[in-house]
Amino acid sequence: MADIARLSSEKYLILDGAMGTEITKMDGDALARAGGCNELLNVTDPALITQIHENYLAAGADILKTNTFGALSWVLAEFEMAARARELTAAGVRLAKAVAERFSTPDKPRFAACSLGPGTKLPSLGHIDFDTMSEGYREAALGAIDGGADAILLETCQDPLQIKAALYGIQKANESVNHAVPTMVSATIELGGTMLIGTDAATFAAIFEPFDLLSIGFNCGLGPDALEKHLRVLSAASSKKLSVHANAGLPLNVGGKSVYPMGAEEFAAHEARLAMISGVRFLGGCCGTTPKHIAALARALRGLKPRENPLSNLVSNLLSNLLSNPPSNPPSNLSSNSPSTPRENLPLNQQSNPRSPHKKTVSIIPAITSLFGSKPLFGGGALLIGERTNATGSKAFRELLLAGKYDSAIALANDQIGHGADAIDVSTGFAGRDEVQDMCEIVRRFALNVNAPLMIDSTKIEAIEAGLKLVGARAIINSANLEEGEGRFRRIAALAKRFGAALVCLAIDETGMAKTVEAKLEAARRMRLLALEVGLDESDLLFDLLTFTVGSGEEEYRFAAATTIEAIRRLRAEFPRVGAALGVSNVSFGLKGNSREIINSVFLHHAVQAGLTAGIVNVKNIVRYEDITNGDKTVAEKLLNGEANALYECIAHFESQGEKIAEIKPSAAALPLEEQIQQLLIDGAKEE
Ligand code: THG
Repeated sequence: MADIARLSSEKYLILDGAMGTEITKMDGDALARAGGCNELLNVTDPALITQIHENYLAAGADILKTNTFGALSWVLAEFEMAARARELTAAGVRLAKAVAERFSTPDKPRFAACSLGPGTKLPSLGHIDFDTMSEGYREAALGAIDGGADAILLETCQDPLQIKAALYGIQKANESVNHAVPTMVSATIELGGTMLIGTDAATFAAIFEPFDLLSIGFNCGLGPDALEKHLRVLSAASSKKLSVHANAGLPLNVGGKSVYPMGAEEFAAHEARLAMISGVRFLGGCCGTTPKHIAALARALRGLKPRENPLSNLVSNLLSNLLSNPPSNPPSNLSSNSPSTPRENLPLNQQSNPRSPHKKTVSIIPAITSLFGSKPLFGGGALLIGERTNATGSKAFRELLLAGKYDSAIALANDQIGHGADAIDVSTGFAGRDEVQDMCEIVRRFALNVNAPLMIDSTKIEAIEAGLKLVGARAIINSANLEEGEGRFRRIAALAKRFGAALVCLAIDETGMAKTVEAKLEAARRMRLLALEVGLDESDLLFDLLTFTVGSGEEEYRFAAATTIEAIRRLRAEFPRVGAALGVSNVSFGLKGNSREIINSVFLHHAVQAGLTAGIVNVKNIVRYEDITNGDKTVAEKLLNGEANALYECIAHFESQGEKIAEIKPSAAALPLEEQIQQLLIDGAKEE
């Protein structure tokens, strides 16, 4: 049997054009007879749908999109047919499949891709919850499988969270019947250059890179001319095959009706240009396109050869290299870790807001310049993760939770970003509070109002899952470990796989927190293998080798910081594609405020030198290494190196400096009233 995945590796496959306008063109009353429900025509007027499919195959299409775009329970509910999603999907797929089989020849096999739209609700805006949505897609996917679909095409996607919900629903459907329908994901880019929810092409690529997809791409919204630059971004940022089925130009309003102006030849010429972008394999039409457009496209593509996506080569080369000869003595410093990993520079955040000066593209192993431009900042290349939205680690955040001032917490996170944080840690676990509920309240708000990746920090699987169900962007799970055995680690790793999240793995095993370099590495090795078994990639993993405080004076922990740094060095040498994370502030627990800032900053500096890729810190209290006085540096370094009596020297040194004057922060109250209000609006701090 012909295989859509294999064929698309060898040549272009042509998708058909618009369905809705063809229905009206063929039979002006058909839709009215079906009460306005396109999908009902699959059972009331199958001959009409069949005829449209035949016209597209006659025009040269390889893949039919089925008449099932709105076959989702909450859309069908508008026609009082919520329970018919599976039936109407299956009926639509059967029609297309039957025509495709009739037209198939050994040289030109034809396919049916089950089209599923975004429905009418956006989960990121709270119109529908993740579970209801994924259940709807599960039902429709079962219909697609019943009907024998060659692929499922999620098209016209507006919200990355909708896609994640859909992919989970499809996965569940596949698992329940022991089948694997390949899935294509196609988003709509609006005139402003982003998806409706604010996600740009590079971010879209990053969010879906971890998923196993037949293709990603764009449809609707724009014409093939305006889509070109976005498709080029996608091509540069994704390792996947690309699809594009554009509108016939931007619609004109003619007497209250949308008219798509681009003629068949012009449309085909533009799409043929898109075909030259590396990775592009699927081309076709959306609104306003007709069999004429598809016939012109088929002619325009004749004789053209697809270009390989360089990233997809990179991925397969890397994989085969790793499998055949694991790196023995690879470079361990960060700066040499340039474009060897295909995911580098991929943004983890959902929204790209051009007005935000703090928009950053970040990755697990960030490239120095992409993060900070030419300005060397504290992290010196590591991702800085703001720790102030942690219920146990921040009194200010805890008090906001206790007072139910969830909106005001947005300002706390944005303040960290204003001070250089690249991502935000969110932890709502606190005795006497409902952690899951607090996590939902916070993440729901942060997902839309905090323009940085979110790290969901919890020891409770339910809290992690609840958080992930609200994040359209690429999230980071903090964390999994082996304390309660491999089963629990696997469950959390499986969540990371399901949501396409990165995963922080703590060096804790069944005997507790790893103390020696070897124990830390051994825990990391075990977790790495388990994570790979679950289907995660090395570039999805961040190992936190943990540190005890050097501030307790206990002899046992004198070398805690030095041990951690050595372990980081060895980890990055052994596995250069994994990341290393660290709760930096832990190293100075028990010490006084002003000394902690210096010790944490010096520790962060040395950890980054050793290969740390992400530091959880209070960004506001990190001082650039270059800005620390030699006297402070020396004292801190002695302590961090575990030199005898360094602790007493350190305490005495910083005590002699006295307590630091209150933290200098830009006080909102100093601004004119209008600017204060502006800032509060931007921060979403309703209560204030
Ligand atoms: N590894 C990973 N995740 C982590 C940690 C880690 N998450 C939690 C924690 N450790 C990192 N976060 C913090 C947050 C706050 C503080 C330290 C680490 C902190 N807070 C002040 C204190 O306790 O003295 C309180 C400040 C206040 O209340 O305003 O030090 O190791 N993966």
